[in-house]
Amino acid sequence: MHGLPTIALVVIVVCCVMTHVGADAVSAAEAARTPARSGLPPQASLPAPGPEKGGLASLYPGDEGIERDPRVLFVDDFETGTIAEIGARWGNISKVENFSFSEDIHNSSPGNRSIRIVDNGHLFTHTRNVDVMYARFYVKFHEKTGYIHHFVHLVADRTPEPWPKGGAGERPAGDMKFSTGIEPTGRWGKFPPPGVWNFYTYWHEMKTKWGTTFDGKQEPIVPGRWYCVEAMLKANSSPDKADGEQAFWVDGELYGRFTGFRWRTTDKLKINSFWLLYYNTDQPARHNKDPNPQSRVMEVWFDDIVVATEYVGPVFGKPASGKKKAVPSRSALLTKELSVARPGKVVFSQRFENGAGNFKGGEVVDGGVDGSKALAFPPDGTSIWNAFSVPVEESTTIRFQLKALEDVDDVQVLIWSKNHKDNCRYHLGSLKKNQWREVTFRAIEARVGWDRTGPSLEADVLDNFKLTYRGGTSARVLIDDFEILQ
Ligand SMILES: [Ca+2]
Repeated sequence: MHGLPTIALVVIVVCCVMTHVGADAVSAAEAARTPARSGLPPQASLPAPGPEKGGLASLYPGDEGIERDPRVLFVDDFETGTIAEIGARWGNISKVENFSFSEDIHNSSPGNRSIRIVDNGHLFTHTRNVDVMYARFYVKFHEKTGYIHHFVHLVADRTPEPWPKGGAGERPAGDMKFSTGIEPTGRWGKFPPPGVWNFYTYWHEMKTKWGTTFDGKQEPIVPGRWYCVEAMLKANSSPDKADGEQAFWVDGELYGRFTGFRWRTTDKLKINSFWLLYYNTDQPARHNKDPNPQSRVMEVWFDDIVVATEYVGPVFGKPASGKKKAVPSRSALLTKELSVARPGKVVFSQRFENGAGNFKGGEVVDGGVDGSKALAFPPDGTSIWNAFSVPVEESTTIRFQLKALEDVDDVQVLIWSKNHKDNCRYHLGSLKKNQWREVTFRAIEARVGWDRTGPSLEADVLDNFKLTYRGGTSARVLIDDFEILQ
């Protein structure tokens, strides 16, 4: 992944007196609001955020009731439920054992507790599809924090799944994905841990396959101090226009605004995922030449998350009812607000119980799934031609089980594209000896070209399939339970 964060000594800014936060947020809110107006629900009946006070948060003192504003996509103040229940409503949690509740809260907090993550962990959730997303969160790093590898992300994913997908070191296709991370970076040791805020961004026109960074105000983050951070990602208005943007604010002050992006090549790709990520490895300590990584304490606190289609701003004022609990949101994948085309039926299947059928290459052997039979095939592959003809839709899915009898790598699917007169490829990477792996992917994820940067199988027809890998001439991989779903 990339280089990382650092830190800083900073003048201690006196913690946000409300009037101050409001004043600071004005310019930020105005800067943000101009590009943010399009694509929102009708505004006539909605109260407008008071420009003298800040963003949406200014309409809901102490965030009370903010979750009911139709411009708000997702809220969690961590006041309700157990860690497991929080993970369930977000839809995905990793390293649940590293999460705990904390009585450490920021000065403007309307609640009683925050959530703490030690070492590594994430919460990942989905909102309905939008063209602009603002994500406000409160965050504090441990006083002895080290540099951080990766942090909070906003993601546009054409085919969202409940879990975050990989993609480090891969240029995403312009019709499939773009993402931006609001992350601390040490900028190769220039700042003490955790560093300064920057964007770490992946899209189809990024300069290197490892993403592109965007510097904002170079104000070192003070460990042990709460911050209100807000990141905005706005899609380009049409595929041929480079008018996408991203921006971020710290304690209501605009720290960086970046314009002129052609994030996507189709309007079908929408922003829909929020990843509260705390990812640590020993890499950033090396990249930043941390002289004393053993002394670091990797702990982070989060609170008062509001994701919306307009600028939110810091918590404003106090709730009328005193301490409060929000009604926390649930993932849009769980509530069906995010409609993702799902395959409904199996249109072709081959389980190899009665021979290889139309598959060419390899031979049927024992040792398949659950004691069944499977097809064992060599590195130059197995293929099936003209045994099915399935119009490719968003839901069209290919699924099968693989088990290598020795370690192999560079496992690849090739599907011939009639439209492009070329093979579309889907990479599966390596397989560990004797471990079954279920492979599931959508046909539109296969793309023309060795590096898969060409067009996809969108609006094509699926009528053949080939699977190859790299291994010795005696190597064999088993395939079983091959299915095409529509
Ligand atoms: Ca809280």
